[in-house]
Formats: sequence, C-alpha cells, structure tokens
Amino acid sequence: MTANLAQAYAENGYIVVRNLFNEQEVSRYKEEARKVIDEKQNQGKVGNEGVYVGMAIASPVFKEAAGHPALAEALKTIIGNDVVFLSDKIVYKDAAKDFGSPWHQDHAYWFGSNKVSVWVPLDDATPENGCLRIVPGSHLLGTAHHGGDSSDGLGFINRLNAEEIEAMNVVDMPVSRGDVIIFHDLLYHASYPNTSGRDRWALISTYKDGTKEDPAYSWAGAAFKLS
Ligand SMILES: O=C(O)CCC(=O)C(=O)O
Repeated sequence: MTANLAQAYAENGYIVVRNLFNEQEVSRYKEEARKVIDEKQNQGKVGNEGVYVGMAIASPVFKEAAGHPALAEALKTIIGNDVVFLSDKIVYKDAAKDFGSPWHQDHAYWFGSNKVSVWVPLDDATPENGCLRIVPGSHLLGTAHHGGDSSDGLGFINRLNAEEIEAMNVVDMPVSRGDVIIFHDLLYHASYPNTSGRDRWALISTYKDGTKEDPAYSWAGAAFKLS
C-alpha cells in the first residue's frame, strides 16, 4: 500500500486518499473557517477575496488539522519521516465569488525545495462548483515559465499559458468532503469556476521535507514538524 502510494505519486505527481477526514472533522473545519474569516473581516484585515492565507496562525483548529495523524502517515510515505508543515489557506467560492483558479505550478510562489500541497475539499467538489483540474505527470516537465496574463484582478500572479495546457491530457478531479488530493508543487493545476450557486470551500496546506534547505519563508509563521 505504502509503496504503491509513493510510486503513484512519483509517476503521476498526485494521489487521492479517500475519507482521510471524517464528516465531523470536515464540518468543524468549515465552521471554524467561517468564524476566522468573519473575525478578520470584522477587524478590517481582509475583504471578500475568497483566498485566506494563514489559517493555522489564526486558529488552533487548523494547526491540529495540519498535523492530523492520518495525513501525517500519508505524507510520510511521500516525503519521508521529516515532514514539516509550512502554511495553509482557505479558498472559497460561492454564488457571488465564483472565480476559477488559472493554470499554474505552486512552486512559482515559493521556489526552493519541492513542496507538497494538500487540497482538502470542505464541500463535495465537482466541475460545476469548482473542482481541481490537473495534468497527470506534468511535474516531470520541470519548472515552467509563468508568463500568462494576470490583469483580471483575481490575484494569482503566476499563470501558465492556458491554451497550451488545455491541449494536454487534462483530468478533472471531483472529490468528496473528507477526501484529500496530495500533489507535487510542479504539477500543472487549475480549478473550474463555481457556476453551481452552491458553496465550494477548500483548505489547502503546504508541506516540505525538513531535511532540505530553504529560505526563511516569512509566510510560514505556524511552521512545525509533524510527529
Ligand atoms: O481551490 C482552488 O480553486 C484552486 C486553488 C489553487 O490552485 C491554489 O491555490 O494553488
């Protein structure tokens, strides 16, 4: 099982682990996310961007989620025994905030050693409400030039050329609440806009191999080594 996961990750650049979080845990994370974002909005610290970085800095509930034993076990099969949590964020799309994320590699945002991203749907994710899209195996193509147009005001300053990617083997990644998608930071990925009128909340966390050198990341204020 463990060797299979590691091999699938090496070949495809991602794995899906079903039901890693239970229903109670997912409900708790979504409730806490709403609370943290409401508080930040009331304090005028954030607006209605739909992307909220630093959940584990703001709340012990997210710190606990980041070190969840089942997640730690899955990550160790990929990274090895020295797994370090760096940062997390909530990305939510609702009827009013329905953006799709453009094609990119996460590595373009942080450079340094290759990291692992964990995408945790807090709602069932489908093509209609904004599930992830990926190009399996694209992590083997190395770092790509992110020169795509980012003038639409959505953030996401690092963008691949969408036309080139759409001509590749793009796979939709519908998943249920409680599943996780674990992927390499060079994997080409994007997400659909949310046209469903229903919420699509996701928690996305970043991990690294603690034995690898990296710059002192200012955004990794809640970093810790997983036990
Ligand atoms: O949750 C999404 O819509 C995708 C977000 C994403 O790709 C990212 O933040 O790297």
